[in-house]
Amino acid sequence: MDQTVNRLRPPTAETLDRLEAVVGARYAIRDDETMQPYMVEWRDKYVGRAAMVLRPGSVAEVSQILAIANETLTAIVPQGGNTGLVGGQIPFETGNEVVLSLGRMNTVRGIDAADNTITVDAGCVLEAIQNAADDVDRLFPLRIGSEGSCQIGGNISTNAGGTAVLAYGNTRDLVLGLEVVLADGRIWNGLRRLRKDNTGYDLKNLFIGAEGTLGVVTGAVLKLFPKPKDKATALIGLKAPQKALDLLGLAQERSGRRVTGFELIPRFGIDIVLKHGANMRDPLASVHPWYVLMELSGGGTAGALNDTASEILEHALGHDLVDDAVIAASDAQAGELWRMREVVSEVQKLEGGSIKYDVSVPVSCVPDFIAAVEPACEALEPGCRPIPYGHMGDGNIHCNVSQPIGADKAAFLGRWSEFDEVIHEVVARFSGSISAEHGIGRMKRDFMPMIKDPVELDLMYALKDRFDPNGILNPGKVLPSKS
Ligand code: 2HG
Ligand code: ZN
Repeated sequence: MDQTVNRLRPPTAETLDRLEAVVGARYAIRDDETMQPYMVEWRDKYVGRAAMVLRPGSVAEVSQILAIANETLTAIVPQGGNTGLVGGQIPFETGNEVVLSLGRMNTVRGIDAADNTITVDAGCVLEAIQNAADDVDRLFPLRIGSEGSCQIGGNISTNAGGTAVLAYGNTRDLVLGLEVVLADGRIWNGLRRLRKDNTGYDLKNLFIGAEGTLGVVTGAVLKLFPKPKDKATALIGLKAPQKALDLLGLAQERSGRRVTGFELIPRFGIDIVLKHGANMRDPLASVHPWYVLMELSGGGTAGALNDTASEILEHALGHDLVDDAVIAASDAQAGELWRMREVVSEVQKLEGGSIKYDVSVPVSCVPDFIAAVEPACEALEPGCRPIPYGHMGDGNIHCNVSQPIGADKAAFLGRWSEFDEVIHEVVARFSGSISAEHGIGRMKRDFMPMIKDPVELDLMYALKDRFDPNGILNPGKVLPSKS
């Protein structure tokens, strides 16, 4: 654990009573059973314990909670929808931390279609924000599989990525302003709606992706975009990732910046979706080694992009880039194709143990990266089943590896660090990142000294010390012990 954790104290009964008094008994959970959903992440990889779960209803309450925690040296673990994949939102096993769950703070504070902005509480579920934007004919483009339950505060704190990054950027690119409660309880109101603001350091970007270690995000101003009036969604079968890369180039060139989704899936991914997914059927007549889910969207005449997609795919068929494709004939069909993509992660859980990777390489290196990583996994654990899939359009591949059929799950998962070594070496060869969109949390914390320049790491520690001198904010996450 981090040095800073050692400065902390287990909360006394008096401290817990003081914290409870801030939110009221109804929103201060102390019994293990009711706390349980906050203690475990969805794959059961991290199971923690806490002294209490607090569910504040306002920024003022968050402020009072942090002031008390700072004074009493109580560790606080901020938590949104608990959909994170690196353990950042789960307390350690000590039982000495207090989880701060932001879910009750879920009001859309305002929406301005003329400015193309929406101002929200951190606990708003992503889907609710998408719907609020849709109601005023706008798009909030952050799109991730967990959008029905993840919260925007968590998305911001992890700088979440998702499937529309190639067109709209990461969460960081979608935030104009933030409201943050600092470790000492002070509230920074940075809820600006400005598109341009060159007045000194850009503090909001320090809190975005900091995973709650520098402050607790309680509100945000987000960018909205014109709602695309036209959309084409296609599932495409092809022989190899290199063909997918060539198709991406072609689609970008021929559609004029309208490629808003470009997801790569190997056949094994489709196989397990068909095996475990409810009401799924193979959309193409024959089996292909690789698939691309491509979406074009933008303004213009409804139906025009289907023509563009057809032209692109005809050209691609004629040049041996793709072998078969289907263009969704309705929104419902497009939704089904997207669902096939979105459930890959979920159904992988049903195939036994899986070792997860969230890596990125330059887009042009994706085919070579996959060609290198698959045999490296096979050499380490013969029969293991890699599923390198995901956001090819931005170079972010989830190079997850499922256990060999019939293998012992625990024994396979026991090899996680050996896989880390092998896969991270391949990532380094391509100057990639070992965390493209999920963050560092607890899972990747100890890699930080290996992947960060010492000067960069030193600056990170300096920021942590300055923003949170007592180390109460999500201790032991993101930064490892300095020793
Ligand atoms: C996705 O793209 C998510 O589906 C989850 O980022 C990836 O389960 C995973 O590893
Ligand atoms: Zn992803």
